Amino acid sequence: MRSCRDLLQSNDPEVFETLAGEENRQRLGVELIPSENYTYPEVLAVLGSVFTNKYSEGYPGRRYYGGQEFTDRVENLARERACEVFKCEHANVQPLSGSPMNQAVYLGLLEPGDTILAMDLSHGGHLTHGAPVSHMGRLFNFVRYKTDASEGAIDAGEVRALAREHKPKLVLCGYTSYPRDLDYAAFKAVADEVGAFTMCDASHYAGLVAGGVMRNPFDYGFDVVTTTSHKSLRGPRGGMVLCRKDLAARIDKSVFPGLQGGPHMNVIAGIAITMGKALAPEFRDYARQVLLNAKAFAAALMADGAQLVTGGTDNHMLVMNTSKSFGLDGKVAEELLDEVGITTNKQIVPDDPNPPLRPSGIRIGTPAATTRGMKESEMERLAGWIVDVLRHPDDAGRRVAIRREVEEMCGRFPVPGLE
Ligand code: DSN
Repeated sequence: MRSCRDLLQSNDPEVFETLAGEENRQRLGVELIPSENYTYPEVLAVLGSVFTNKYSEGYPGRRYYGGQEFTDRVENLARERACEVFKCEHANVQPLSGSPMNQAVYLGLLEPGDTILAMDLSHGGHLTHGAPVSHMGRLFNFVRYKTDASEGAIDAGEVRALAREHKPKLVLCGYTSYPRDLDYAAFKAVADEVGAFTMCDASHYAGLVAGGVMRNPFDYGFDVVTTTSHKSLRGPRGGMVLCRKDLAARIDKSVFPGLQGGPHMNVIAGIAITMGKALAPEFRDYARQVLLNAKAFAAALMADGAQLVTGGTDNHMLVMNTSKSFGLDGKVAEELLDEVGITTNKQIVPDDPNPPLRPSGIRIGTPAATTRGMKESEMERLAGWIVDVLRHPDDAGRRVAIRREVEEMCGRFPVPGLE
């Protein structure tokens, strides 16, 4: 029998060519965008499976369509395993991705116009944490805390002062560009003082929480934790809302029918697999190595004169100020590194004088490289290449030589699913 891949190649060579090109790009280059990863081959298998054919509006045991024996079973597996991984009472695994996941929480727990205290996008928060360009920024009254001007770290005193002044209904922490763990006890104390819900968007580092190398917000009494399933967790592109049992009905109703229609059952099957993997002892080793790699990367870059926001990392991510380190904005740095097969992303840094499409820094993350089996010595080589490329932006020949070295190294670390 011909494989699905062979069918694609002969029936739609144009699309096949894009797939083959992307496979090659992933195989030959190093992925350092902190929010990306290589998912498990088993997840790739269910994403392209017949689960994608099924409509399953509702929840296990309470669906609006027939034929749900196996979808119910797989969604229950995903929910039960997620609760075990994150030590929580309820999991909704239906959010289609990160943005609807956060929107479902706001709309389920609050009324439009209510105040939410969250991290400013320009200091590391996410679009859905109330950026004025996001619809959530129009629907709710976001008050945004920033990081401390000298260190680039979150200032618990400012969070408390803003909470006392604005009396939010929800205190939100979590980030997309911040290299430190969070003081959940301080956020919880502030929220309790003003009678607010506590929510953490742990999307970026949930894999490190699952692997026991970063703090778990539920250990500090948080009400809700949201996470995407594809970043440090290595799963399919989906989202989860994790919460206390007494909030479960409000959250579930908000996800469906409030915000979404039919869940993507192929993704939910992938989340079930991902949560099963996160419960295995090997996942703790993976999480530990992601962290060790990030620390080794940070140390090597700083030893070579690079300036990192907060001067290091406690998680999987580094934020480098390329303007201060090398006199190059983040867009130029990203493009130069792309040329040598090292993929990063341009990134605004706290109090950035430059606009988002030409910001002052880049983000670097270790989850994907660690999935390929790279360790501290590879991180040190990568840091050396990055500094070499950014110190010599006019030296195209140097980039050609470094690209060859990057490809040679990548050849020794296969991408899961592309061996
Ligand atoms: N796009 C994600 C990130 O890169 O952090 C967040 O949604």
